[in-house]
Amino acid sequence: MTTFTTFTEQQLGKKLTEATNQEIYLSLLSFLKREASQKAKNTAKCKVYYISAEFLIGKLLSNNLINLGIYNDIKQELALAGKSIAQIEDVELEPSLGNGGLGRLASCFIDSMSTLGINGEGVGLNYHCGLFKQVFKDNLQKAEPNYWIEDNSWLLPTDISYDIPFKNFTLKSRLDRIDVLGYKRDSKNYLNLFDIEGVDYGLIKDGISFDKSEIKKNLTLFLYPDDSDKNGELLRIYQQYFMVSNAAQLVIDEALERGSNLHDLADYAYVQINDTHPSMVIPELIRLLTDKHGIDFQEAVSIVKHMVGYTNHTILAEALEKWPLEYLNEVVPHLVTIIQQLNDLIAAEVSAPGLQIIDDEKRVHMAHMDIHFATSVNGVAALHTEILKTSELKEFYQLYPEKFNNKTNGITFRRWLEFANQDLSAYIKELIGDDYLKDASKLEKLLAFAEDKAVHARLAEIKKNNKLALKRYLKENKGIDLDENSIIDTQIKRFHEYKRQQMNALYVIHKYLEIKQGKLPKRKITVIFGGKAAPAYVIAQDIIHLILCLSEMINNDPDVNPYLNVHLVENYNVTVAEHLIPASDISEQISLASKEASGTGNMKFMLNGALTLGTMDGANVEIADLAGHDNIYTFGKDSDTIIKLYEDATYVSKDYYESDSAIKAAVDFIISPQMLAIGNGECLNRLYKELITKDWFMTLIDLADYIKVKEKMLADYEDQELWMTKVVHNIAKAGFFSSDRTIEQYNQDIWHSTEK
Ligand code: 26Q
Repeated sequence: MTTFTTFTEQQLGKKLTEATNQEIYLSLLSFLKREASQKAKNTAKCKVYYISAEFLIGKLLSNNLINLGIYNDIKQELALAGKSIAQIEDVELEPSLGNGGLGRLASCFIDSMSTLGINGEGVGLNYHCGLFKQVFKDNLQKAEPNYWIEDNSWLLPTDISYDIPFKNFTLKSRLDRIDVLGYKRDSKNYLNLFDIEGVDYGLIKDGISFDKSEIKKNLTLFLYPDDSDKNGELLRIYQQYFMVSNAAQLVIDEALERGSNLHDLADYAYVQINDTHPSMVIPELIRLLTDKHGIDFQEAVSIVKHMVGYTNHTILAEALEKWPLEYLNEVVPHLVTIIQQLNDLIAAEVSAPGLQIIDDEKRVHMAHMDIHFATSVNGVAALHTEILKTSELKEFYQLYPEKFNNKTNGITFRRWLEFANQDLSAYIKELIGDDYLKDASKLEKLLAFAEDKAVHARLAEIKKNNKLALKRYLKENKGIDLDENSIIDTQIKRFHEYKRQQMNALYVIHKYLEIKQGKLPKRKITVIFGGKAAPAYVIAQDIIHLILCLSEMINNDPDVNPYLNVHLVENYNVTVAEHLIPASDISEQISLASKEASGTGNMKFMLNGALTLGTMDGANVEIADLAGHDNIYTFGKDSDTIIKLYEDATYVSKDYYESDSAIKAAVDFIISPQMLAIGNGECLNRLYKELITKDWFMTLIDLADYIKVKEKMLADYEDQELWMTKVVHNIAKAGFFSSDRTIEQYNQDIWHSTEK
């Protein structure tokens, strides 16, 4: 391998020392693309297609350097030229091809598939503006387009193109790919991102609004446009069909190339459907096998039934897609014919209304179609899968018990430890070697050091250095002054009522009121939030407003700011997470029990030596089981209790508000004169009213316990021996949450790709 320095100096015609960060970034990009192009594509017979509307890949420069095994070499070469690799990393723009957990999971999965040598690829869409960029103005969230595609990027154009038929026109697609390099592997896979030729940025008006009816020019303009009106919903259907028709054509073409006669397609391909967004791939594969390839309908159904799996990521009713047949008819009438045939097949076998694909109101239940025609249905954490089986999808579980299985989510340790927390990973290597990078369960060797004071001291030092690094990052990029000597208490995730950022905000108010009354904390606490709210989700916007107002008030109050700070980091994304997680002490995972399918941020914090403050929800349950219930801080009602409360409809938030003076004081403060002087009365009043008259996600039911357990946690922090022992237990037991383990299970139980 030519050294990078020689490569760059040849390319630029000048010394590395004289090159700008931008020039060095571009040179590294082409250097790495060349390295990647020399890797052979994995060509195993059976190929897995992970179809997903989202891939939240994050920046790729460092990830690729790590996976190629040359991160440290390049870092040193740059250092010799007086350049810092962190500054080069800054130049790269972060793609925004996802909303949150589901998209980030898909990205960890493609990394793990390559790392494990599975022939497995991602298929999705290349949204030009992706998810919106969040900016704060007057303590409110504003959405702006995020132009992330540059002339030089990781995208590799191909000449692959398909005709995608819609009712009134046919669109030609184009395919761009991104190389997915496994960790120190010879072979690679691709992330396939389909696009249209005619994207027109000129359609974008004020903020992120645009003409939603101009499909030929807007299909890949934005990720999940606002679907609060009919045109938004139709555009979503256009996007989904465009994605899956391309995917299905790719699946069939590539299987033919590898020698399939299509009757045996299931030996050549497996399609994993990431939530219901790609569900139309089922009828589309059937349509192509019959109409284009002359296979009869019954056989086509049987082929497809052997080659798809469905993953459920949510139990929130509003996220379960049900498309009106009429909308589908407006966009893809040729697919409706197939969906109706599938519906008839099912109706002939089962009569229960809850099991039908098309309901009485002529809506197509995408998840129902998936479950009937998939070999496997999985949830994403043990508790979530149990809830699917016993409650949400109970009727389906009774019909097909053998299809249901759990695959607890995971994260790639290469990005979330090796890259994001370089000091910690170096120290772990010093203690136990580096085999944990290929086999994460090896982290358990750290248990031998659980009570070792020297280890505790070094871990504390690493945490402090990460806080200092975060301080610099927040100062330079977000205009935030972080106090590195405070306890860092972090809640980063999409804003949603079920995730209960509002409960954390009420804690902040409670603490503020205590400080004002002279009850001072032993040590300063910095509460950090990060996350975006869907532009159409009014209450989530109000919660953001509340937090921004609190932040302004508290951080500027000299009575309070020596003890408490609050920050909401603007435009939270993967890069921000990479800085925040290694510096955090407390990981807020406080969803209403039964509502968070899994969570994956919880795993990242655990791995990086933060302790969880959480409800017994999603993967928190498994974190508690593995790390030990003494090593995490749990509170709140359990999922059985909550599910029962919903069934009986007996939760009354006002009862909690009225019966606890601390809760009442915190809630009332939202519309106090101080807050109204800073904030928007309409937003604050709406939120206040929501909390005491509705509170659908039961903030107040757990607030008292949350405050109590958080206080206990802060007190425990003062006993650093105790705290650090817990930290070591958490890191040592985090191995289970490697996405390599998750993917191995998908492959063994669902895909069987390496056996065919
Ligand atoms: C549905 C219909 C209409 C418009 C949008 C949607 C929609 C969009 C995105 C529905 C769901 C999503 C994303 C869901 C998601 O990210 N779920 C998260 O998945 C993670 C990975 O499994 C879990 O860890 C999280 O618990 C879960 O919330």
